[in-house]
This record gives sequence, structure tokens and C-alpha cells, in this order.
Amino acid sequence: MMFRPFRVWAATVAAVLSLSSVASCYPQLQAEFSKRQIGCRNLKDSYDYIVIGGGQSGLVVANRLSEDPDATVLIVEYGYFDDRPMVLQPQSATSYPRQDLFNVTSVPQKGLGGSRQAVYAACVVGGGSTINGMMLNRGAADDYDNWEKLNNPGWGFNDLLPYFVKSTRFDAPAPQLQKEFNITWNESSYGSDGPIHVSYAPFQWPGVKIQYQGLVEAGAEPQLDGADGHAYGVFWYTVRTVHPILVAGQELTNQQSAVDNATVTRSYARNQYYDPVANRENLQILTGWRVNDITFDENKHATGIRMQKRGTEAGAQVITVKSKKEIVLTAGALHSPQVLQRSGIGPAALLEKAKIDVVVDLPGVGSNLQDHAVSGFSYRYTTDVEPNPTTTQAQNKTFAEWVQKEWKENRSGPMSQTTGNTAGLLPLKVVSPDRWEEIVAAYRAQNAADFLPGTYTAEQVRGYEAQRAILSDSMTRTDNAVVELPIQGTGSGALVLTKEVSRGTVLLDPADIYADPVLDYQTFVNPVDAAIAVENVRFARRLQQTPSVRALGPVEQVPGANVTSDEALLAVVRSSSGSSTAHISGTCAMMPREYGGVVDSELRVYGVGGLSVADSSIQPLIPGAHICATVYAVAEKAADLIKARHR
Ligand SMILES: Cc1cc2nc3c(=O)[nH]c(=O)nc-3n(C[C@H](O)[C@H](O)[C@H](O)COP(=O)(O)OP(=O)(O)OC[C@H]3O[C@@H](n4cnc5c(N)ncnc54)[C@H](O)[C@@H]3O)c2cc1C
Ligand SMILES: *[C@@H]1O[C@H](CO)[C@@H](O)[C@H](O)[C@H]1NC(C)=O
Ligand SMILES: *[C@@H]1O[C@H](CO)[C@@H](O)[C@H](O)[C@H]1NC(C)=O
Ligand SMILES: *[C@@H]1O[C@H](CO)[C@@H](O)[C@H](O)[C@H]1NC(C)=O
Ligand SMILES: *[C@@H]1O[C@H](CO)[C@@H](O)[C@H](O)[C@H]1NC(C)=O
Ligand SMILES: *[C@@H]1O[C@H](CO)[C@@H](O)[C@H](O)[C@H]1NC(C)=O
Ligand SMILES: *[C@@H]1O[C@H](CO)[C@@H](O)[C@H](O)[C@H]1NC(C)=O
Ligand SMILES: CC(=O)N[C@H]1CO[C@H](CO)[C@@H](O)[C@@H]1O
Repeated sequence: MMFRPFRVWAATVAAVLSLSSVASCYPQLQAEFSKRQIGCRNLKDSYDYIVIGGGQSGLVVANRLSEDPDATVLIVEYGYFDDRPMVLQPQSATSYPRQDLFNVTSVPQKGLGGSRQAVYAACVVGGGSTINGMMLNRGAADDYDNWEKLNNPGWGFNDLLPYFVKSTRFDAPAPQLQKEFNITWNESSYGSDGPIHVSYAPFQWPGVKIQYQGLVEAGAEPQLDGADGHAYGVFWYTVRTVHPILVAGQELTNQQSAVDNATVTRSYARNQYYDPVANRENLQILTGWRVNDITFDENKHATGIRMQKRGTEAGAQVITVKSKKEIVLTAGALHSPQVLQRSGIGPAALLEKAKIDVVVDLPGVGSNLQDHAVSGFSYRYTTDVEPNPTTTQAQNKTFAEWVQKEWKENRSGPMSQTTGNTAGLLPLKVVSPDRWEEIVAAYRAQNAADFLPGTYTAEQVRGYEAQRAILSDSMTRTDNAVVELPIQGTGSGALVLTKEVSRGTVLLDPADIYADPVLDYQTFVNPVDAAIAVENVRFARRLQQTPSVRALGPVEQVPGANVTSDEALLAVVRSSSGSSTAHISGTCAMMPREYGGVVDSELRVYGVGGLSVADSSIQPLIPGAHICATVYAVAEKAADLIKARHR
């Protein structure tokens, strides 16, 4: 998650962040594992499988493919291992270390007053899972059923649910906390022995109860759980930290946890999918190398990869490694399309401009970019409950001492929090009872091409029209949401647009095909997105006026009580929203080829053999959730599909 809508809100986040001072209490657990990586001299000439990108999905796929001791697997990752203990801490959820990120900024966004926007793409073993906000929620069943409706058989919610289950292991909250906050869940939608621990933070701000109730009063339907397909209304969701379960002072710890049971730590692809299998003889990882491109034989069957050491110049030594069965591309939504484009698979006009021989003219490679744009609001609560996230340690000694003590004694308190555990996910009818019909009708009446990138071909426009039919239907439903409103016990909040209808692009730079690609979010280029964002702000106002929240004495600061007209709200939304919640996806979309798709429903790249994509770039429509849980499930399913076809 990445929320940075308004300065006031950012200040609140900074206040929460300032709690992160105990940085060095974790033992050096991980260092030994990184020794098992290979140098380029230990490379074999060929492997059964080559996984391009050892990020979140790459490690899942490599783990599952190497379960067969006879199958050799090589992972090539541009980043390095990050063995710093701090990446395990709950507070790392909001720190986003520069050293583990690509340094990329978008082109100026015309829908956002011309501002350049941040691009979040990880560059480290474990990828996004190593540095992300640790929110672990899933979209509504309707979101995945929509994938299936785009002619992707086998990708509805019921098909994916076993993989959501397989990837997780549920840690129940302490009974006391469960009761106090009425944390409810549906146990059957989680695994009991999967790699990724899911849990609720052991501490919740008391204000959360009030805001949860306010959302109910404002029309949100309370759900038992969102993870079982009911991701609409208001509910509790998990994060993926391991934490000790305290029952009357007794610790019921998880014996198999990869980390010290007394700690509260990040559970992610590196420590749960890679470290436990790092000593498999048939699995190797090479870090600090960039895959340049994929090679093909005369039948357009992928034969191997060409790669060079990170930081070396163009023309430096290039090493070729051959694949015997399949190459799996998991370089993330920013780089998977770039690797394909460099390999001659992409829009022919772009490839010709970059002087790359066209292997397959596949216009959709790098299109269909989606993220969750984020707007926000800010209120000062004049009669807030204590403690609350705006209570500062610097100004309040009692609070500061308690925070430190809770963390040291119990691994609990504010320092155990990542990004919160509950949110409203609101259908358009709840957000805008008066205008939802008008907005949906306007969307359906548009000439789709008017709001799509100029590079879109006729087939891509057709594919988008198919998406629009599906999305506009979801907007009329009460079991799917257009906005996520996280509840964090403070008067400032984010409004995350979960059903973006604008579409962006990621295209390699023809002047330097090895430089980071050119990313254009096209945020709010379609006025329907901006119109929904305005209605979201109005909903946030109604939320403050519910009996429960009104008791906190809210005083509006952003956008300001005098900002009421459509025009004024639109201006605020366009000048202050962000393009990204760090959820770039969709750039190698799983859709029919005649819709501008890049991979088929078995994740095989169109027009070639022996090559598939298995990361966040395959999502044809972004689900209404932080996408990490979906990335795990998709990668688990991808591994099964790949194993099955080589059996
Ligand atoms: C800062 C941040 C915060 C986030 N917060 C949340 C959150 O709270 N909750 C949530 O659900 N989701 C969150 N996300 C999103 C989620 O973590 C990502 O969507 C997910 O990890 C992406 O997985 P992936 O496998 O598609 O790509 P990645 O995990 O990004 O993996 C791609 C890997 O490929 C490597 N690579 C790229 N090009 C090459 C090349 N040419 N050769 C070799 N290697 C290459 C990269 O270095 C990278 O390690 C966040 C993401 C970020 C970046
Ligand atoms: C991005 O910049 C940081 C800080 O300058 C650096 O440490 C990191 O290596 C850079 N990332 C990449 C992928 O080059
Ligand atoms: C719990 O989730 C399962 C799927 O995991 C679903 O079949 C069931 O209906 C859910 N229960 C409730 C009460 O919603
Ligand atoms: C607890 O939450 C459940 C599910 O949202 C709801 O049905 C129930 O009424 C709640 N109970 C209390 C005491 O608030
Ligand atoms: C300081 O923090 C304590 C503990 O959270 C709280 O009870 C008290 O009201 C706070 N005092 C002030 C002045 O905010
Ligand atoms: C830690 O937890 C125990 C058991 O619940 C409790 O008695 C103690 O007060 C807690 N410590 C702090 C600092 O709150
Ligand atoms: C609202 O009031 C603020 C502060 O007085 C002012 O700067 C702003 O221009 C006003 N906005 C509108 C739309 O009236
Ligand atoms: C299984 C295990 O290692 N349990 C330990 C967990 O941590 C506590 C201290 O916090 C120990 O007392 C347990 O033995």
C-alpha cells in the first residue's frame, strides 16, 4: 500500500512512522541463506526452467517447479538479497527503502495537472513482498469472475480460492482482542499450513471501532470476512506478519515459523518460499544480473536467455543460458513487458523504432496498465479517544513509554502495526446513491477510443470495450466496490479507486532499450474515474456526519468545508490525487489475442512456444484489493499449469 494523498495526511503517517526506533533487536537470521546463491561461474549450460525475476511471483514459481528433484530451475534476479533485519519489522511496511526499488517516475500526467508520479517497482530478492505494506486482502468474487468473463476459463473466484488457501497459513488473534474489536473471519478461506502467515496485528487503535460503526451507519454492509469473496461493505482483513498469540500471558507460538517466535515479523516470498528450499540441489539463484532478452529458434520456440551483469555497459559480456522446457517471465508489471519488447514481442511500430527485429507483432505488450489511484481527506477530531495515531511520542511521555514497553515486553502496541486491518469497500450505489446511474450511463455511452492511449489498435479497443461491459456491470452491483476507505483510527484517510477505467502504458525507450521503461499511468484521463473520485470525497464527508464519528468532533481540513461544487471538488481531486498505490499491473494481460491480450488462459505468450508470464502483469483487470495476495495465488496456479503441461 502507498498512501500519499495530502500533506496533512502524510504528516499523520510520519507521526506513526516516528515510532520506529527499535530497529536492531532482530537476530541476523537470514544471512546464512544468501550464501547459497551462485556466481555466474557455477552456471550450467542449460536448465529445464529459467525464471526471469526472483521477485514475489518468481520465488513462488521456482519453489513449486523445483519440488520435482529431476527438474532443474534457475532464477535470475536483477536485485540482491536484502539481509538487513529491518525489512522484517512491522514498521518497515511504510519505509520503502530506495535501495530495493527501481528509480522510476512516470511521464507527466495530464489528468493530474501535469505532475510526474512515483512508480513503485521492487528490485530485490522477494520483490514487492520484501518491501511492501504487508496488507493482505483479496478482491471480491466478482473481480475474479470478471477475469473469467473475458474468456479466461479457469480463473473465476472459485478456481482461484484453492490457491489463495494454498499460499496462506492463518494465525488467529488473541481472544481478548477478537472480542474487544469484534474481529470476525471465515476460517475456510485460509490455509493452515501454507507458506504465508496471515494474521491481525496484536494491537488496534480504539478509534477503529468508532469508525467501523460509522461506516455501517453510512450504508456499508458489515461482512464476516472479505477473503472469502465478500470483499464489499466493511470487514476485517489480514496482514502477513507472524506474531505471538497471547492467551492469558501464555504464548501459543507457531513452531514452524521461519523466524523467532517471540518476534512480530514480515512473512514474505523470500523467507517463506525461498529460504526453506534454498538448499535444493536442482534450484539455483543468480542475483545482480539483468536478463536482456529471450532467444528463439526458427519455429519461434524459446531456447534461452541472454543476460549481463548489473551495472555493466551496453556491449559488455553477455552470457547465454539455455532452457529445455520453459522460460517463465516474472520480472513484474514494469519490466516483464520490457523484456518481451526487447525480445521482439510487442507493438511492431515501437520495435521498429527501437531497431528490434519483430518476432511477434503483439500490440498489447505494455498496454492495459492499471493501478489504484488514491485521493484523500483530512479531519481534525476535537474530542478524539486516547490513544490515537496522532498522539505523538515526542509530546506525550506517558504514551512514549507505554509504546516502547508494549513493544519490548509483548511485541504489541503501535509498533506492531503495519497498515491497519480493516477498511470499507464501497459499491458505487453506497458511495453515490444519487449519481451512480448517471455515472454508469455516461461510461457506457463513451466512444471508448477517445480516452485510451493513442497507441491502441482496433483490436485493443475491442478488448477494452469488453472490459467496459464487465466493469460497468460491476459498478451497478452491490457485491463489488469502487473505493477502498481504510480505517486507521485517525481523521485523515485515503480513498483508493478500485475500479479504474483509464488505461496506461509501459513502453521501452527506443533511444535506450536497457534504460527503465517509459511509464504513463493516464490517471483520470477518463473523466469517469475523476467523477467517482469526487463522489468518494462526498462520501467521506457523510461518514464524518454519522452519529458515531460525529461524536469525535470532526473539523474538515482537506479539502475544506467551503469546497462543495462539482468543479471545486474536481479541481482538488485532480491537483492532489496520486496515480499509484504501488499496484501496477495488467501490462501483459491474460485475454484473447483478438482483444489485444498477451497471454492465453494457460499464461503462454501468444505466437511463440516455451514462454509464459506469471506475475502481476497478467491480471486483465486489477482486483479491488492490494494485489499481493492475488499475486501469490496466480503464481501458485501458474506453477500447477506449467507442471501439468510438462508432465
Ligand atoms: C513499495 C510497495 C508497497 C506495496 N504495498 C502493498 C501492500 O501493502 N499490500 C499488497 O497487497 N501489495 C502491495 N504492493 C504490491 C505487491 O507487493 C506487488 O504487486 C507484488 O509484489 C508484485 O509481484 P511481482 O512478482 O509481479 O513483481 P516483483 O515482486 O516486483 O518482482 C519482479 C522482480 O523482477 C526483477 N527484474 C526486473 N527486471 C529484470 C530483468 N530484466 N532481469 C532480471 N530480473 C529482473 C526485479 O528486480 C524484481 O525483483 C506494494 C508494492 C510496492 C513496491
Ligand atoms: C535507486 O537509487 C538508490 C539510491 O540512490 C540506489 O541505492 C539503488 O540501487 C537504485 N536502484 C536501482 C535499481 O538502480
Ligand atoms: C466461508 O467461505 C467459504 C469459502 O471459503 C464459503 O463457501 C462460505 O459460504 C463462507 N461462509 C460464510 C458464512 O460466508
Ligand atoms: C460483529 O461482526 C459481525 C460481522 O460483521 C456482525 O454480524 C455482528 O453483529 C457484530 N457483532 C457486534 C457485537 O458488533
Ligand atoms: C498522553 O497519553 C496517554 C496514554 O495514551 C493518555 O492517556 C493521555 O491522555 C495523553 N495526554 C495528552 C495530553 O495527550
Ligand atoms: C504485556 O502483556 C501482559 C499479558 O497480557 C500484560 O499483563 C502486560 O501489562 C503487558 N505489558 C504492557 C507494557 O502493556
Ligand atoms: C476555501 O477557503 C480557503 C481558505 O480560506 C481558500 O484558500 C480557498 O480558496 C477556498 N476555496 C473555495 C473553493 O472557495
Ligand atoms: C517453540 C519455541 O521456540 N517457543 C519459544 C517462544 O518464545 C518464548 C519466549 O518469548 C519461549 O519461552 C518459547 O520457548
